[in-house]
Amino acid sequence: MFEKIDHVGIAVAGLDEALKLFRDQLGLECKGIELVEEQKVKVAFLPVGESKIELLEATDPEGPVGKFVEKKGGGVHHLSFRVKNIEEKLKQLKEKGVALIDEKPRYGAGGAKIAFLHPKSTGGVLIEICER
Ligand code: CMX
Repeated sequence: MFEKIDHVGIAVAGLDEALKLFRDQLGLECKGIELVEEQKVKVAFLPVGESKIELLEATDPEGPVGKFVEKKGGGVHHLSFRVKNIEEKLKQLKEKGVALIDEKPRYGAGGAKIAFLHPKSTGGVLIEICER
């Protein structure tokens, strides 16, 4: 069971420029910026109700966000669903035939345990599941 949409990840060419839109024009509050070296990104969190927008700037053009921005110029990158027990959820999804990018959780921004499902088996939408 998914508890809620934890966040929507949006890939951007640069955080400074993106914050001019999301913070200064749209009026969201930026609650922090964090470097997530393992994922080759720098992220900014902007809460919206019980969920968040996660702006993602690549720190390496060969990383997942770097490649995405190079190809598409940015945009909605992934949806993240919050779960209570990520290991159990990964096991269930695998049994149901969903292709996993991560068989085991990794650590993402804010110390969350995260794992990605492959967009080829989720209708072209990159889905992350996360446990906090
Ligand atoms: N959403 C949907 N499709 C995507 C995608 C995304 N975010 N990123 C890549 N793809 C698609 C590409 O469009 C491409 O499709 P086609 O084959 O139809 O052209 C295909 O995936 C392969 O793209 P690629 O550029 O060659 O990239 P890779 O195969 O090397 O990697 C993926 C794709 C999804 C496996 C990789 O990006 C990945 O492992 N992602 C999970 C990790 C991640 O995204 N981390 C960043 C966020 C971290 C965080 O939130 O903390």
